Amino acid sequence: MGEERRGSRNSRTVVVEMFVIGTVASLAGIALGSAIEWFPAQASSQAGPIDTLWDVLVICSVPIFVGVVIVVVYAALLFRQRPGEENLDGPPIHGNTTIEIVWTVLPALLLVVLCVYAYVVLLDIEQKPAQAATPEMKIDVYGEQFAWTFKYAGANGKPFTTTQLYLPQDRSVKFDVHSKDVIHDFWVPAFRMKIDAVPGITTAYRVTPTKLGIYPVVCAELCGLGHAYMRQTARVLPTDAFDTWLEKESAEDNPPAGGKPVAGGATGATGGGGSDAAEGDAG
Ligand SMILES: [Cu+2]
Repeated sequence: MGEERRGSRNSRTVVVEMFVIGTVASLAGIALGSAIEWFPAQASSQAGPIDTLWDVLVICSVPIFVGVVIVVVYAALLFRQRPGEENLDGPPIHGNTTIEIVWTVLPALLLVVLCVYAYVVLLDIEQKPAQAATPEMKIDVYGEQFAWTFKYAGANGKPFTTTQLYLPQDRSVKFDVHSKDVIHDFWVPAFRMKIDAVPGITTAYRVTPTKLGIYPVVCAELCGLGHAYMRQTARVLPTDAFDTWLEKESAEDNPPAGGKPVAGGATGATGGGGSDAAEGDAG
């Protein structure tokens, strides 16, 4: 009978075996998960805490995945139907209250702890930096099919709009995000933060760019046929280079009375939609 074969291995031995295999597989999985470079360079002060949160989630998820798979595989092997058992009933099994309490309480506790941790991280990175050596800068971001435009307050109170996102290093920037048509999502992966651009409302987040360089700006919400091409760049510059750029752009977009705005300068490199938006927004 099947019962004899099933009983041939002590159930305690099986549990120990599962536990050992599970531990080894979990450690291997965590090592693999930690070795993978999941994200681009950390280019903002928000990136570090988010990457740490990710690592914690990987470390917690791998043993759960391994545990579930091991139980499923062992159950399928140990309790499978043998030849000759086709017409037998399954054994009458009653619930096990202890196990049910354990597998309800443990995941619930884990979820609560991880949710609280994630919430604290989010609150923390969304805070306006306290040590305000330089005042926070505000940039209005406009999403439309299929380009981003950025409106700066400008130097000397001369606002201007551009399709190129320039940012000063080590200064907090608050993005007020708008949409002119459908839902988009403003995302610079190197900064880690992202938020939907929703018609009719203004959403916002802030980052403090910490690393000089050029990083992709991506739309992260399927917004139409050109969605995949809704990509531009964010350039993080040293403060003085940024100030120079800001003054130049402010001067260019605000010619003396009678002059015609020149849609040239900043709009060339990043692709479509730039000059139209620049004129529309500046007015
Ligand atoms: Cu999109």
